Amino acid sequence: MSGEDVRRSHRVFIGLGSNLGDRHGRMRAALRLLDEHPRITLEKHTGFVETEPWGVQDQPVFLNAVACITTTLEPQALLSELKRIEKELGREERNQKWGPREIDLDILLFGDLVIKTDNLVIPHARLIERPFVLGQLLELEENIFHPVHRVLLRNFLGSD
Ligand code: PH2
Ligand code: MG
Ligand code: MG
Repeated sequence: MSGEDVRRSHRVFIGLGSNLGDRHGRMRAALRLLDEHPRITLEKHTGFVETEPWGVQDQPVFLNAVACITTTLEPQALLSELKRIEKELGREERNQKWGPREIDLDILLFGDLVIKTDNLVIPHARLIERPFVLGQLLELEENIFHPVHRVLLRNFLGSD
């Protein structure tokens, strides 16, 4: 292997959500497409749980899951790949904030990186406000540190 092929591997948590159409089918397909990507390895994932809509209540119930991957992609490249997979799985553009979607793949945590740009905020902006995401993250891993607040994620559970 030549020197330039040695890329750093990052540990990333991805949130998956779906509340339109074949929710289970799309969630399963999303996990498969992630794992099939040459620069992504699916390490583990939670089961799929039904969650009440957050933000906009008047929409169908969500199916949510959290996956842990390792990837040699950098954040912007990973974001592009997630958008491509969402499109491939039939996500339509609606532009309604917190509205319904066929499939949603969000970067929750990217190692201990902190990024704040117009199109990408890591850790995910509403991570600690959403009990369903927190619960699933902690199910995968008990001791996750929040790189901005610098405390264990489990400290945010049940605090509202
Ligand atoms: N995603 C949203 C808005 N509201 N509610 C639940 N329960 N699960 C989601 O994944 C979700 C949501 C926009 O990303
Ligand atoms: Mg989302
Ligand atoms: Mg999203």
